[in-house]
Amino acid sequence: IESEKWILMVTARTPTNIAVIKYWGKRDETLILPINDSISLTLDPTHLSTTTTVSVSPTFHQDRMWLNGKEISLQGGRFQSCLREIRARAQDVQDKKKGIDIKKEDWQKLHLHIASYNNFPTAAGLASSAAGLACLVFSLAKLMNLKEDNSQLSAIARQGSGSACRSLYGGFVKWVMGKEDNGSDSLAVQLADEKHWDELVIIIAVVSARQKETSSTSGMRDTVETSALIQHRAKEVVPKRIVQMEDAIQNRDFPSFARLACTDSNQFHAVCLDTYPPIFYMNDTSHRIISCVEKWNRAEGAPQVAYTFDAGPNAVMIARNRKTAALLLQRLLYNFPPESDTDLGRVNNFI
Ligand code: 2P0
Repeated sequence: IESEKWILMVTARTPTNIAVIKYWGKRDETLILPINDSISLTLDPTHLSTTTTVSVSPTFHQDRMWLNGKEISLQGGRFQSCLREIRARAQDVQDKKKGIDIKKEDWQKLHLHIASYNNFPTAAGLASSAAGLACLVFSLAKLMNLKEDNSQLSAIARQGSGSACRSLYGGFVKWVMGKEDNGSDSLAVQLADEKHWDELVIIIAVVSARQKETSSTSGMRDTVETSALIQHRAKEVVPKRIVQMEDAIQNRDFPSFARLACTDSNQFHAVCLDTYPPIFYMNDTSHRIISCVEKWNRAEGAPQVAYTFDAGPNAVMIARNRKTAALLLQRLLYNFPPESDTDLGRVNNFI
């Protein structure tokens, strides 16, 4: 293969996912095994997604990767774990027309070039690593002709970033924490596909697009080491909520869904506050958004909108239908007037 000049490419697009029952805390840092199950919603790929092109050619002399056009290092253990797992499962690839004939064992010496783009702010608490690692694993699996299904691929993506395993499926997804020490049963399963509850509308209020101060990885490590509340959450609270959330999703029961999502987000931020030194991901604007939604839900007598916040101040709101989403936008505009005409234009387009 050395003498031939060819290039083989695969491009994939993967949306990010938003947890409604949160993952926070690991029992194994290297394999990325969580201390509780989590449940998420995968977004529509047009908005918050990563597009990755992976390519292989005998003319490449080292593995290289570019993120949003800038070259990044591939030395990290997590990327190398994913690559090792994928290479170990790689199959023969042939394309007679292009004169390509790659044998399984060739993948060990062939090098890769990878270009990845996020269409949203990277590392601002909008789960960029989830979309990124899921897309990387999926596109490499296609390039190398892996036979594994998405659930098995999710266990590889998990080793790149925990939440990434949930982006291998659309719709509602559960990351089963698993029991095995080797992580073989810590993987994602689809609870319901994207058509199951398609009247829900997700609105993301970007409170700040700045990179977060405490990374999720170090934040959750500190929580597991210092919080007295985290074990109670992982062992007593989450297992019950997982069952209730699965029921709420199956029955499209919005009031239960909203109550569970909001209380779980609030408890995740409570264990962050219970960490020493404390971690603050939400800011005053985040708190004002919570008050605004809670006040509205109470006035209506039943929840109209759920909110959830990840490792950053940005609000993810889930409205029960399109009409409620339009009313929510009006309320947000009234309470948080846009600073520029461009922002207002975007909102008007939606309404
Ligand atoms: C989640 N988050 O369930 C939770 C809620 C943030 C808050 O998963 O160390 O980037 O790579 O496994 O996946 C963020 O954590 O952390 C996260 P690693 P990850 O979505």
